[in-house]
Amino acid sequence: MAELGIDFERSGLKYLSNDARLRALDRKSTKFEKTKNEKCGSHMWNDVSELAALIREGKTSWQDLDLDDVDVRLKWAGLFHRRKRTPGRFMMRLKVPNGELTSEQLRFLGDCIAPYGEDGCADITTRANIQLEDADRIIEGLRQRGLTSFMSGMDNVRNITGSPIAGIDPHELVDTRPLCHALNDAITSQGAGNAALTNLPRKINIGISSSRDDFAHCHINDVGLKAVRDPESGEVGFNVELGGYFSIKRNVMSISGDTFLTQDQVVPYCLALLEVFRDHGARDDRQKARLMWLVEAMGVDAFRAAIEQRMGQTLRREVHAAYDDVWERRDVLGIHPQAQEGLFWAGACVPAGRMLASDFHALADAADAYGDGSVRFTVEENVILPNVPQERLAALQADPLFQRFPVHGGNLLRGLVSCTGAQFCPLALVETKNRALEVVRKLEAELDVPRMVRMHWTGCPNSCGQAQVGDIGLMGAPAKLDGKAVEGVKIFLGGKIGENPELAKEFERGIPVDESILLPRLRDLLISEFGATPKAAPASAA
Ligand code: SRM
Ligand code: SF4
Repeated sequence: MAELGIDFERSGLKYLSNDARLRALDRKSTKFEKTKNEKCGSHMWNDVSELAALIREGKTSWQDLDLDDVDVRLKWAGLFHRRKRTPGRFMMRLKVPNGELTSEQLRFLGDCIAPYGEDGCADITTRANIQLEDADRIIEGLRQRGLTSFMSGMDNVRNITGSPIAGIDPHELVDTRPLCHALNDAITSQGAGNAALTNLPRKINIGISSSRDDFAHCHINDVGLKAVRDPESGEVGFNVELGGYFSIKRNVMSISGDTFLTQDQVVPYCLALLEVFRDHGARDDRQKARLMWLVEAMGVDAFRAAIEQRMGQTLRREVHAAYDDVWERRDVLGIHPQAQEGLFWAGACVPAGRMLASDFHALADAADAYGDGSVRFTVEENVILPNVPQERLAALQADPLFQRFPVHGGNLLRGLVSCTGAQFCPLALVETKNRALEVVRKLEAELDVPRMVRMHWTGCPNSCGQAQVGDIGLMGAPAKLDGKAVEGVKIFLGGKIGENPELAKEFERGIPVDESILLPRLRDLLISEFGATPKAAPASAA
């Protein structure tokens, strides 16, 4: 590569196949490929601590650093520069496989946020993960506690989602936690960063589901592994689904990968798949670089064959479970008996997934006091406290934390999911979390809603808040009011999750977010589509 003026060791080309290298170096390749070719983001795994120390000592400032290091490559270390909203400040995204944390890890995260006062907060993400708003100097602390922020952004595998009630669910076929951890460790080299799998053409989402509920949302993951019992052998393994994703240009549910994996094939299969994606995925158009495009280009059979070749073994074809009943996806919020006699889990609603430093400490204390010192996050941005003995349930429900994070919240609050939105996100077209909470508060005051309605807010068409998953989806979009451009939303309707998922379809566009317009629109929809009724007006005093 020297003749091309490329420093091979420094670039992100080292592990790519010859063909993939040529495509990455092609003049038609994207500016992100050029940035990676100049210097791979993996260098930030070493550079980040040194840079942070120099900045703290006043020897340099973020303005003096290479622009691509600050705005692009630091994402390999999980640090996202907020140049547009808060220049010089970063958001840090972690990896929390299967969404599980201990009270010690929670306290550490609370301690990291606390110095930032009112500016410090963290969000439970739509990948059951944690994203710290305004934090640095925590990478070593994370590592000491078995966590990492490395490989959480840009062209890497995102947080691996599993079942939030893994190991305690009376209906699960398999505990997803060991698989999520083993896979995360293999992909990230135990959190230290894995140069061989860090230069993918685009991000990859992997979800592992344990039951017919599909709590990991396999249908919207690039790779979805759905637990299933092979009706012939009785063995529990996974049917593979491929290619589900959302983006500005295309939103698509996954298709069958026509593959059945035994549990011990999961890690080697995913590693081989990532290598196939790395070496064959498109690098000339980021809008056509997600896994679905490669699967479509190769065809499902050839894609499986390419993985088999790397694994050196033939894989079985997908199996068909013989269910003759209809399975209603369960709501994990509330109090539920576990598979273990005498123990319960408490599912608490974290409004819009936002947590302050004090919430992390209170949650850690609650996990120690009522449960076994662990918690799980859900892709709906809520929290589960497992292993609570029956005699502690009353005290748990009376705890002030669970007044703020209700175990039995309202039917709109419980179903609320929101992306980061304009408060912090540079791509946002509208504010989401705060607005979504205000809208829910007002609608719950006005209406009796007979069942949970899953309302998903997303600040732009990237759909991090998964508008297409909600019963009602709201997506930041342009609108006009009295002929003037104003903040607005598109409304989506009809998303289904669980055994037979469907994506919500666009119902209306150009709706101004002004409360005088949006609130009545949503009120009407809740009444006409979801059986809501206006609350009786309080009787006036005689
Ligand atoms: Fe996302 C980019 C936040 C889940 C699709 N996403 C972003 C960025 C990094 C904006 C940017 O590029 O600067 C956002 C940072 C916000 C901030 O500053 O706080 C951002 N995404 C999030 C989170 C935090 C939303 C949330 O509040 O939960 C979620 C973090 C998950 C995690 O823990 O890793 C998050 N993003 C998603 C999801 C949902 C999911 O994974 O199920 C999607 C849609 C599903 C998908 O990817 O197929 C999603 N985010 C995107 C995209 C569009 C990807 C594409 O192929 O085009 C972008 C933009 C991009 O990558 O070019 C994006
Ligand atoms: Fe930001 Fe858009 Fe993602 Fe919301 S959907 S977090 S606004 S990129």
